[in-house]
Amino acid sequence: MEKIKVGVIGTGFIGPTHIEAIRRLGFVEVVALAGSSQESAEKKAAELGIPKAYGDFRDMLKDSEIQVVHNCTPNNLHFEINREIILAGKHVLSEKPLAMDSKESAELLALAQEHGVVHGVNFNYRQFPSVQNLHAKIGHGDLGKVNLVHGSYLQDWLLYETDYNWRLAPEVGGKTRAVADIGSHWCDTVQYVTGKKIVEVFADLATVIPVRKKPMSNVATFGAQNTEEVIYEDVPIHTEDYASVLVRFEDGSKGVFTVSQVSAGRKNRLSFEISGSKSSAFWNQEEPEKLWIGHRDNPNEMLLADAALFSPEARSAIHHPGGHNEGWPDALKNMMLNYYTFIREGKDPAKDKTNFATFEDGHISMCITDAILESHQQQKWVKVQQEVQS
Ligand code: SOE
Repeated sequence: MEKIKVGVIGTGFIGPTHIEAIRRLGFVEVVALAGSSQESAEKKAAELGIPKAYGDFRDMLKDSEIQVVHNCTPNNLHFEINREIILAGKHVLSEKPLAMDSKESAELLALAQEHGVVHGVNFNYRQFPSVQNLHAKIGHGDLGKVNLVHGSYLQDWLLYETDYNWRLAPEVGGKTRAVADIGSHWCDTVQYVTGKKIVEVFADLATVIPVRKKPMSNVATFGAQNTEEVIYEDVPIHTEDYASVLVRFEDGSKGVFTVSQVSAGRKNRLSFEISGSKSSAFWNQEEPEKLWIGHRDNPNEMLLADAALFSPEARSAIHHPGGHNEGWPDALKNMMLNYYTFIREGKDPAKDKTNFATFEDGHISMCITDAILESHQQQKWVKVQQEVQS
């Protein structure tokens, strides 16, 4: 059977991880890579063994062989490039955040629906086997009524004043940073797991490092550098390193989360605990095979990911026997598997259920992010408004 042909736009940290995940599927082929220049695209394409390189993504969109395009560019390019991908009639898988604000994301959602393309957003944390299993368990009522959801997403890659990245520049990363970059993942994951939407927020954001030293050469995400020989310029920072957000869900249940990119020792620690009327559950992305289940009248349990012990609906998310732990790359592969199986089976995004995040989830995320920023600025509760494309 003919493989699905794919082009990827973006040669930074995340693009190659998409390519690696796609290549594990067996029925999809990455045939093109687009970068910010012909030279950088050709260099990266050669490094990754990709046959075609484009210095301008617009030229790649004219390539009739390509059916799907991944947008792995910095945040400020998401709207324009996603729009062009859709107008070129190609299916689209975009990195989060979907756009720079909810007005842009509303427009992208409407355009994708109008053109009937399959649209996805890389909310990959919902794809971990134990997260899929918890989603199923909650759906079966194993925790009872979900009353509280609390947690955090902590990293330390921006701990030092010399840590710099395009996400720190509002004109590239957006008007919020930690919230849009990792708070979006926490909110999407807990909404997916509980099946409930966040409808109101109260937020407090802080910039812990108000002036950073920007190296006079680009540094990739999570890129460590030898600080001795680098020349720096002082740059005032106005986006948040930290946020704590109270949330209210659509059924009246409550929650709270903290995000930080300056928490030493926490590398990529998305975690949440759900307190239900019958039992509790806790999951931490840094130990993804473990799912803690808390009880009042029985010993607490630690469920290690194992298909034999999973809810039937979650077994397709786990591909190795118990103890053969699956982590971050495997969750990303699960998302690609769900997205490309949907395309291979010729399903209709207008009516068929997806097991991957779509532009609708991406838009909801932007609406939450906008509400969090407004709440911080106004220091009051703010309702999550879903911009309806006029
Ligand atoms: C940096 O915070 C980052 O790479 C995010 O941009 C990703 O979405 C997250 O998965 C890991 O951390």
